[in-house]
Amino acid sequence: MSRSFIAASAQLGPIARDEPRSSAVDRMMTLMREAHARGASLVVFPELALTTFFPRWFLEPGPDLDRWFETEMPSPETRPLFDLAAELGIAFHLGYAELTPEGRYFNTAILVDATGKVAGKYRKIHLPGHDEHEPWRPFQHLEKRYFEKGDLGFPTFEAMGGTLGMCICNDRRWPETWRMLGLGGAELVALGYNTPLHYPPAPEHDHLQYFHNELSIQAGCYQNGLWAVASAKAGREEGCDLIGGSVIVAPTGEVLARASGVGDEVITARVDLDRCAEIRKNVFNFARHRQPEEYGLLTS
Ligand code: ING
Repeated sequence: MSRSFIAASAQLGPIARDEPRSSAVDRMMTLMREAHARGASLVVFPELALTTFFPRWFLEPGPDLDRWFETEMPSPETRPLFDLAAELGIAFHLGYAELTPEGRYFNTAILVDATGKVAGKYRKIHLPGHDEHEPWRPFQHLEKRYFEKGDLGFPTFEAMGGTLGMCICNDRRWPETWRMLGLGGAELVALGYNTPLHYPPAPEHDHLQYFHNELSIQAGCYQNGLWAVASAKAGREEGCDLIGGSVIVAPTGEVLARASGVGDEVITARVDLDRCAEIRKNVFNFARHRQPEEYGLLTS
């Protein structure tokens, strides 16, 4: 029986600073219904999908910062999304800011199965940006200040009849992310991102942001023989332009679907997990061809 299904990337346009979580959830429910109408059995929402991208501001510790975090998941505001998923029988990926009962802060993503149960969790490992206020920047990128490095490694989970993994935004730029997930047997990687068009340390690269997004994901997919469903939070959010460019990429590296705008948008493609074997049994047959004893520098 082929392990084939329709996957959807649900791109979100801007979320305003004062937009309540219930509004973001309503928008995601609309996108989930659209994905379901197109036959999707998995829908991937962006990174930090419940609120505006708050690391663009310098915030003091305390309520001004904690207000952006979830202390439970599902929460009263997100419960309707979980309930709709169970009603429609659709699995989903959701990125959010996690404040644990022990008081630890993570940039987190979960995989929720078609019954509405959390089947997997990942906490972002590659935190970009800086950790002190840098007023020279038109906007801050203070993930290193607000989040701890993820402490769950690069786990993979049984779902959708196969093995799935997750990563978050900047993680996708690092080949180690994809290799760890590939070595963990992932056949599909779900990821969300908030990527500003302008990169203050190197503005000469601004015009390359869409290219680097696809380059990173296509390489990750091809070199590990796996699928990716990547969803942007896009558009001009609180004066900061975020790229769109949500994509669904095959194990061959081919882009099968791409978002066309920078607003709320569903893109879909048929994913056949059995197609991973075309790559993983041949050109990137790790057992046959990979030479880890030569790669000591990678982890020293
Ligand atoms: N955002 C950006 C990303 O990695 C960034 C940060 C942008 C880093 C451009 C380097 C270049 O896509 C997040 N949230 O990681």
